[in-house]
Amino acid sequence: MERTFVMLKPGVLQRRIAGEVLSRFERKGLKIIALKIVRMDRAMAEAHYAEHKGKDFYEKLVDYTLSGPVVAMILEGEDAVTAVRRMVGPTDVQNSQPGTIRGDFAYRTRLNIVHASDSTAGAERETALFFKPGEIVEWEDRNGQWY
Ligand code: FUP
Repeated sequence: MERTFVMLKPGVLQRRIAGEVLSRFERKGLKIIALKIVRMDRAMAEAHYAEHKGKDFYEKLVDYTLSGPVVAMILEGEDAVTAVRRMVGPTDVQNSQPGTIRGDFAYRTRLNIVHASDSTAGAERETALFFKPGEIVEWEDRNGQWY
């Protein structure tokens, strides 16, 4: 089964909508196999967003990422990377339709509230940055047939 990494950005805990966002992934049938609150440090934020270093929005992006704790998780499901990206919506909130997480909760691209891996390789890299192997819990899916 495919896994993806999701991070709820600092605005989510600040706005008390972590449950609402998490609930969407659960309702869809994705399986939470790791979950924690993390206060990232600068090195971690810079590693996470290394591909954007030098871009005009980079400094603000890192500052926002460090502005409060984030909620990090690993979700498992069929085609989880694509399924979660579809639920999250496009990066630019102007293009995020209502019904997507960004479309429903985010007004500004810089504060687009959620990060989700864009590939399985990305998911592995980001998972390694946030989680130790022992923090991932593989549980038996007794309800799988309902999703
Ligand atoms: P995504 O994979 O959808 O999170 O998008 P990117 O990796 O391209 O961008 C990472 C973050 O940079 C976005 F979530 C928000 C921020 N960003 C901006 O602030 N302005 C931009 O023009 C593009 C991205």
